[in-house]
This record gives sequence, structure tokens and C-alpha cells, in this order.
Amino acid sequence: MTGRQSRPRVMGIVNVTPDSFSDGGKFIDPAAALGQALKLMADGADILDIGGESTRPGATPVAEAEELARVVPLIRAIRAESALTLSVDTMKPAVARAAVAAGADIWNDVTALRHAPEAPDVAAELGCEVVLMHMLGEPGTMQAAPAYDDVVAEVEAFLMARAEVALAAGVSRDRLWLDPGIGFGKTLAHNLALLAALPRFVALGFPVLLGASRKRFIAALDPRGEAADARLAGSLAAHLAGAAAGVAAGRVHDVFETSQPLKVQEAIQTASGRPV
Ligand code: HH2
Repeated sequence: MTGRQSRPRVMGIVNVTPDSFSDGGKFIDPAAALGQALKLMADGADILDIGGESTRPGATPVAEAEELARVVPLIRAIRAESALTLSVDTMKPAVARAAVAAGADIWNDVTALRHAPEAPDVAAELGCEVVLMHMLGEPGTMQAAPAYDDVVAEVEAFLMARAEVALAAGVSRDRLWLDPGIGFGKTLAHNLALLAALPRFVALGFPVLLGASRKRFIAALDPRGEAADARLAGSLAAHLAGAAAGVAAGRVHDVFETSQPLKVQEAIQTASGRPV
């Protein structure tokens, strides 16, 4: 997938975890997780991103068997109901492999295929789409004291280097996505610099995924957003900025609420007569 499209696709988040930062524990029960997936589909999701391990700062790593048990039956159950594009949010090649066998189309890897040495080869072998995300350090420590000389240049160089690794392993170019990793080892200033630089990331020629939904930087700008579920309006502002920059998809908790302003923005753009 390359090039500019009219409006970003909406990727709805389904976290089958006890500890995700905004919805941890809500959907750990398999029936609740499937219910949430079906709700997000009804709300207009173009893609669902299924995750069984939280990557929030300080999150505890999850054993492979536990992560498999959380995500694989859910992917199978959604696939039995729908042909919607499904993504698996995992850093473990074995989980990606089982998820693709169960019907997932995209491997969303917050470590950009760095978690295990075999990850690039597995991505090539699976033939699925792959999201390469930037993270500084590890989830446990990434927010300790993130520092860059030039955050935009460094994130861009990292993503292009990881794309090269994936390509060298045999992942086809039209299967790769890039994601600047909002909140993953970044201060408020770093997140804002990356959001402002989204057009530069889009210009790299790969589809860009943006994940700003309910993230902490919103509370840093408005303390009334201290609770994660009080950050919807700020999330929309960030995702509309992403749309204006030409990102291919937004990864969000609130699918209905995000797709509506994106449609309005697209309609205004169309009415303006300016090419998207
Ligand atoms: N953010 C989170 C998880 N996965 N994947 C991509 N590609 N981009 C992101 O920005 C991104 C991601 C964190 O959000 P969430 O899933 O809500 O929380 P948790 O990691 O605690 O499960």
C-alpha cells in the first residue's frame, strides 16, 4: 500500500490485557473481547488491532503461551464473522505466526522486528503486512529520561534502517508501514515534534500509522485529561492533524467518534477543490 488516499483508515484497538493503560482489564474475558471487536466493527472500523500484551510504560511482559491464549481464539472468532482486515499487536514472532494462521493480515510490531533475531525472516515468510514502529528503549524504562539530538531525524533514520532490514529479509516493499511511535520513549516536546513532522514521514513513501489515541501527552497539555478516558477530544485533534498530513491509518480506541470528524474533514477538503 503506498500513496496518498482520501482519508485515513480507522484501526480500532482491542486490548485483551489486564493492564493496558486506558482499557486494561475491560476485555480480558473472551466474550467481552469479541463483543468489543464487533462493536468497533459496527462503529465503522476499517481494521481491528488485537493485542495481548500491554506496552505501556512499566508494563509486565507476558509469557508467549498466555499471549497466544489471549489473541489467537479471538482472531479466529472475528475471522469466522467477518472479512475485515485484522492486525495483531505483538513483538513475538511465534504469536505473529499463530495470529496470521488464525486469519490476521497485519503484524503490528512496536519493536520494529527487533525483539527476536528471527523476526525479520518470520515477517518475510508470513507474507503479511508489517508495521514497523519506533520505540526508544524498552517499555519498562522508555519514559525514564528519553533524549534525542533531533527526534524527527533520529526516528526517521531508525524507521528507514528497520525497513532496510525487513526488505533485506525478503518482506516486500508494498507490505511495510511506518509508525513514529507516539509516547514510546518520548517527552511532550518529542511527541509534538513528531506530530508536526508527519508530512515528512508520509513523504518517505510508506503508509504511515499514527497512534495518538488517549495518550499521556494529551494530559500534559490539558490536566483535565488526567484520566485516559478523558482524552477523546485531544485524540481527535491529533488524528485530524494526521489526516491532514496524509497518514494511511489511525490506531484509536474510539472508532465512531474518530471516523465522524475524519469524514467531515474529508468532505470539506473535497468541497475546497484542492487535491487531497
Ligand atoms: N500504541 C500502543 C500499542 N501499540 N502500535 C502502534 N503501531 N502504534 C502505537 O502508537 C501503539 C501500538 C499503546 O496503546 P494501547 O494499546 O492502548 O495500550 P497498551 O500498550 O497499554 O495495551
